[in-house]
Amino acid sequence: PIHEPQFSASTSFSVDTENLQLQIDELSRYSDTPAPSVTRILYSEKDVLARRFIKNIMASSGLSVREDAVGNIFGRWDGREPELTAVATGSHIDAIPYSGKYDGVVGVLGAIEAINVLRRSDFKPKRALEVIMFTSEEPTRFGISCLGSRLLAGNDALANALKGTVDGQSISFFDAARSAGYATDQDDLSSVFLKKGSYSAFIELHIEQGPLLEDEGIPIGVITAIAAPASIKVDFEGNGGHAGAVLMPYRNDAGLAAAELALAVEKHVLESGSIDTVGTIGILELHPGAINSIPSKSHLEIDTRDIDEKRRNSVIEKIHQSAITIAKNRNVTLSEFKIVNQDPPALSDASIVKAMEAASKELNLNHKLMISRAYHDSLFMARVSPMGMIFIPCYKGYSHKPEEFSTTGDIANGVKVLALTLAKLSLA
Ligand code: HGY
Ligand code: MN
Ligand code: MN
Ligand code: MN
Repeated sequence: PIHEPQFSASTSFSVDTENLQLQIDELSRYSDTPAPSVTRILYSEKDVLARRFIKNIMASSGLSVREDAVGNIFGRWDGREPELTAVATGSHIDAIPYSGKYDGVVGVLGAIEAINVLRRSDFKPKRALEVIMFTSEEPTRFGISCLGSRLLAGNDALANALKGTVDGQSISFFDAARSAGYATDQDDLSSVFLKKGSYSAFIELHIEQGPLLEDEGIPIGVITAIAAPASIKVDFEGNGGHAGAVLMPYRNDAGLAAAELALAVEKHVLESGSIDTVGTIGILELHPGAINSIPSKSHLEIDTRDIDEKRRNSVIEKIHQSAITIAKNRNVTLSEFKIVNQDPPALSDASIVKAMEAASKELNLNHKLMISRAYHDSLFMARVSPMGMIFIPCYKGYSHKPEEFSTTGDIANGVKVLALTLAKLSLA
């Protein structure tokens, strides 16, 4: 074969940090809550405006842009050997209520800037490079995390379930998608499923959302695995009644059942035998929600994760047992116990990890091998392509809150490692 031009122009890499920061700041203003918080919900008016912003930036970077039926957005830089499968990178821009402006965004705007860096250093891709902005990585609107990447990975059950999915305001998934200009056909979303082997590699740049890199003064994290997430929806029902007139022995309080289950989640997680098991009750709603009315209904949502899938599943079993016992003891009905998702962990591809480590070394950047306790679209892309992730430090590990912050220097380091890794994978 002809001698492959080894790509060593990484020393000339120049990241336009000023412009990248301006883009991060502008994108953060497409929000339903006031700065410095960001709230950007799937298919909302702000989400649609933000999507247009991203498509414009992709186009101005010379990428050819396309979207699929649920709004996954693809920006492609064709390679000189079009018959070879492409290398993809990307992340998300949706933001949970009152969160920050870097989660996901660094892996979308940073990926487009990595393309610019490669163009500036005269790189010519052999395999095409494709930037993906995934639809709805966050579970906020429809309770389904990584909706876009789950479908890309091929998921008939999800494609069917979406036909009957509604949000908290009883708006159907398809009506919401259509209002944003997507999902014309109600029947099936299998058009979204990627063909097997669509990509030779998928890599994602993301803030750590934890404190290790900052604590240890290490600029780059190379991910070896992504923890196994699960989420559960629970409803209890009781008689309710007047807060003054119903004496304690005659009550079956759905609110206290929820409170007891929340503490049971904490107990089962702490007793799992490992610090790697986590559990959170991020949603707890009482009905009717009046100070002088005994809750007749309660709704709670449980997020529990672990890097060990079996250990996580046994915690879920114990939580289910506790819900049944609590309902019996309090004489309330457990009207729903629904495991929304119970996903396996994902392992990074060894050759991609090596490419990332080599890239960090070439760029004189220290790196640390680590697992991701947060989930990402990479968790599902790993099902259809070799996967890898690059982390950069974030302030005190803060994320999913307005104080989330990464410096332009750290972001530039991540963009350079991403750019050099993309170059290596494109020439592979
Ligand atoms: O919750 C997560 O792990 C991701 O940040 N959405
Ligand atoms: Mn997030
Ligand atoms: Mn994220
Ligand atoms: Mn009254």
